[in-house]
Amino acid sequence: MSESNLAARSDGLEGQVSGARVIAQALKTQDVNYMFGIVGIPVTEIALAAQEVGIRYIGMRNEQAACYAASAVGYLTGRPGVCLVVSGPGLIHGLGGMANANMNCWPLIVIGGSSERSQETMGAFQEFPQAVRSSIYGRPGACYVDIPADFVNLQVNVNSIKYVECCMPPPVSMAETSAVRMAASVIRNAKQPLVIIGKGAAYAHAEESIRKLVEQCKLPFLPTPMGKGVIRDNHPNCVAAARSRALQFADVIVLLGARLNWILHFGLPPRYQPDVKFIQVDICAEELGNNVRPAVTLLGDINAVTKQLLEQFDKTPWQYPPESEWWKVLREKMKSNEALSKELASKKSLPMNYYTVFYHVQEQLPRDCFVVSEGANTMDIGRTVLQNYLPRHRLDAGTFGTMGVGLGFAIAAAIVAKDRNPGKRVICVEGDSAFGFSGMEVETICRYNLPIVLLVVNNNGIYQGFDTDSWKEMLKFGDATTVAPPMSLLPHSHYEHVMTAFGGKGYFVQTPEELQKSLRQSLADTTNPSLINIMIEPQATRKAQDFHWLTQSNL
Ligand SMILES: Cc1ncc(C[n+]2csc(CCOP(=O)(O)OP(=O)(O)O)c2C)c(N)n1
Ligand SMILES: [Mg+2]
Repeated sequence: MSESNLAARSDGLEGQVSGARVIAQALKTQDVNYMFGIVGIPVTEIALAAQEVGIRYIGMRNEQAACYAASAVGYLTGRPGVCLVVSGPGLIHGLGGMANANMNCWPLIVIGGSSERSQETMGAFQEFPQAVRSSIYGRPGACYVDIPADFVNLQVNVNSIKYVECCMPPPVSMAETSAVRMAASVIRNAKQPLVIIGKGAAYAHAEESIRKLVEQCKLPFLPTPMGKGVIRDNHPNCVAAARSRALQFADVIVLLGARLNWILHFGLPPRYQPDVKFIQVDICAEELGNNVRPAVTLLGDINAVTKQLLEQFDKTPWQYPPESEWWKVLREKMKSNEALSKELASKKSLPMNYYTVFYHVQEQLPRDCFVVSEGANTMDIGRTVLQNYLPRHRLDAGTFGTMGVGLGFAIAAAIVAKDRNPGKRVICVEGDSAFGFSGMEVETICRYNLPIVLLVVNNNGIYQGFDTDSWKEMLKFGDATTVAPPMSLLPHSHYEHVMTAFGGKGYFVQTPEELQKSLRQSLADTTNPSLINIMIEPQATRKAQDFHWLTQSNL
């Protein structure tokens, strides 16, 4: 540590406390425990003071990734993570993370240091409790607090500071009783019901009550990408393998913390029946009735409202008949889809395809691990094969479809796991393009010695790429800027060297055997991070879809 840093750590005159220290203490009082960022003038002192008061500080390589990480901490812990940035360019880099947090409805506080302030704006510390409250109450999201430079270095009398008490956990709201009764009656009369579980349900910790509802009423359910794991993926009532069929023919859909946005094809035909009855459960009133006119709206906390629904079914028990035609249709479709995936996974030809890769990854995936994923085909196909058994254990490109979130999310998950579940692993499954967005965060991973297993599923491009020979052939016809398709990336790139450059383990794999072996070694190593660069067929795609629109509007 340099002398100037040491000086910054001391608190100046006796009885005096620095603005930076007050900021840090105010955050700690609000039960904020993690800060990600990149320091500079005037925020370095805030980072130092944060460490002094017991907030973990994780220095990242780009504010964008820092912001992604801080928002993931908010999702995983329910208390906002802080992203610390310098004003101007630092804040601008952080905007991507703030937008992503807002779209995902994840709490986040961004703190930027700005230039000197005029005296009349003193007393701004009241903004902390406000920022914490508005980041976690109602629909969670991002908050920005701007700290004037002279405030950071100000010395004030310790006795003049009064920290506002930690704000209370968000109040729990419940739905109108008459609406709950109506919802129960719509469910009872359903011919082809479906429950859709979104990440709002995961964030609300509603897993226990939703599982009860699904099991007690014997309802089929479908998770959204980050709703995976609220009920384990291998639960007999999970119909994810027949997703399109389930959406298309359901007559009553209970939406638990999931929005009718592009991920759920807006709730509209042809992906749904035109007269499907939606029972929409959401914490945000503005969300109700978006795109469709729901049969019933239940405004409130997902967990509390699910319990309200359960009360109705406790009073007058009801089960959806397991031998119904609907269940038969869904089970048959699941069987045929699973058989198709298995067939693709068992293909012996090289280079490997996506299914083969994910089949082998799934075989070795620890059941309790975090799965972080981004990419197009990599993320979409990976999601169908890689299983989640626990809630809040999948982090991906999310509602905003943002590429570049993966490494920040993985770092956040690894840091949270370190404190709460030592030994729990983080597997980060990246497309080669997706990896490039925040690739330098590998240095962060190595600096903090986070035993993350990074998989780069490498097809030399965005969706698709070229093999080395075709690439060379193509360049005979002109410069890459004129002849290379915009989706292509440099073939045969050794992304594993990014990891070895910083002392982690790197693997370059081309066969299932090499993949199995490198996975075994990476997972057995509980101290070092590793990156497995998995070469796949550059033209490999998803399995043929029943409907052409299935592949539309997906990122
Ligand atoms: C910030 C951002 N920029 C660009 C995109 C557009 N985009 C969608 S997926 C993707 C990358 C897909 O390629 P890769 O990660 O290699 O996965 P693959 O489909 O090849 O498996 C890109 C650039 C995006 N979603 N987000
Ligand atoms: Mg790719």
